[in-house]
Amino acid sequence: MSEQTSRLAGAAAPGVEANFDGLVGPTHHYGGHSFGNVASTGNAKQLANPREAALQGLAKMKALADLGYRQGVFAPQERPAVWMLRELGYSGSDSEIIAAVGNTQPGYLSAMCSASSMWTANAATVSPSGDTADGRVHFTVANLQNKFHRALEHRQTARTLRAMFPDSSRFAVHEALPMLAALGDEGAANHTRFCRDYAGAGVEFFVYGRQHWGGRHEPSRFPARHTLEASQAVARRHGLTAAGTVFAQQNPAVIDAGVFHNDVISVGNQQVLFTHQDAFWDSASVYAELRAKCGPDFQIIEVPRSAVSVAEAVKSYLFNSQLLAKGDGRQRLVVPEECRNTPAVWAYLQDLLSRNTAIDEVLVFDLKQSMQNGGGPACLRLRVALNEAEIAAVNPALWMNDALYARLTGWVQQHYRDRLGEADLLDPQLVVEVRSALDELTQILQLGSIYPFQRAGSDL
Ligand code: SUG
Repeated sequence: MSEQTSRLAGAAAPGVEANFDGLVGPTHHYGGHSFGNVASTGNAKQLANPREAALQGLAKMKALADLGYRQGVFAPQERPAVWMLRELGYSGSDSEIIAAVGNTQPGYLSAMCSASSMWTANAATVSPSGDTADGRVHFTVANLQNKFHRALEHRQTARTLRAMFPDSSRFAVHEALPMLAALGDEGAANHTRFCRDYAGAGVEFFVYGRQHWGGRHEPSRFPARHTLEASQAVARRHGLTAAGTVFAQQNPAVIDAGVFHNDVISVGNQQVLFTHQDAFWDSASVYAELRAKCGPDFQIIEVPRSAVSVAEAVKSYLFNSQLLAKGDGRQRLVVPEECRNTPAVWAYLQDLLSRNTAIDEVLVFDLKQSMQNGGGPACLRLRVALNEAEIAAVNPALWMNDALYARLTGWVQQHYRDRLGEADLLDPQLVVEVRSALDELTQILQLGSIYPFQRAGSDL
């Protein structure tokens, strides 16, 4: 057995992959803030339905919990971010500040109201304890510095993660990397982990859009949000080994075609990488390194551009799917409805199921509200591989079950609007509604006083 092969040997007690899905916040709307994300800019200023968005997300969480997966809930952030507007020099009452910004710069207010924290694949990069030097699960909060509305998220994300994973002897939550273009970090959307057993050692696959120092290949139309230097810093912080890491560059041409995160063009789980032919720069070298480090049973299912073009992948979000282990060695693919509505993609999936590959089932979900902002099934979840002791150390109020589903759907029905456009963000009542909803949510999810409006006078 080679060194690499033995690296992936199973741990004594089997682990699980838990998924923590972002609960869509009450200010979900279409702000058009993400240049390079064609769904976001293409749907700017459409009317959104926050209630439907939250219920669609909850329905996915409940369905996966019912299938036996460990499914958790990741709370939304406080928006409008009046606390940030105060930091930026606005003063007066909350409603005066909202009016001052909204009446002069409605796009600015919209950014301050974005519910973008729902895409928890961008919350952090997670290294399970089987991979790290100190045997703890490490999280580095993503700085999301490339987009103004997303750069607001990191401080709350750190607070929320600490309320979700409170035991610092098992979990280490690192603050975001410095907010510099050289260290652009988009979190787990550009990170996949291969393993045989979730509790054992794995190989962490970091995918970056550009190399800040000395890089040669960059997109020309849209920004590459994530740098190699950020991924290397995260790997160092988490205490990962060279044998347990692979760094790969995205193909700049696909970023220019709307692939703003790697999880829009590939997904991996256990010993399977499901990817488009055009996902990586120099894919032959990337595949060779992955095969060498993951061992002989590593499988790559590469979708040829002749079957699915990059444009069809971006439109359908075929690769923004969740690849979920079924326990019998096979995996199921959780895709958005847009895959069924894109003929080449649906035909490809039928063909895939008829072949004898690791993927033998496809589950389809309606996530249209999130999809219209460029967020598919995989964007909505943060994966955390956990062993049995770590599962017991997670805040128990977060696990999805019949009772929590009933409670949260009732909470959404009570507090969320069914239409929200840019003009509605000026409504002073919105901030009151949001805060009363979030106050109740912190009790349901037993998070403590994590939100700025609950923490007057303390560090925000
Ligand atoms: O960062 N959209 C998000 C979508 C994130 C998807 N996440 C993953 N691929 N993992 C983004 O571009 C749009 C918000 C707006 O325009 O209102 C937005 O932020």
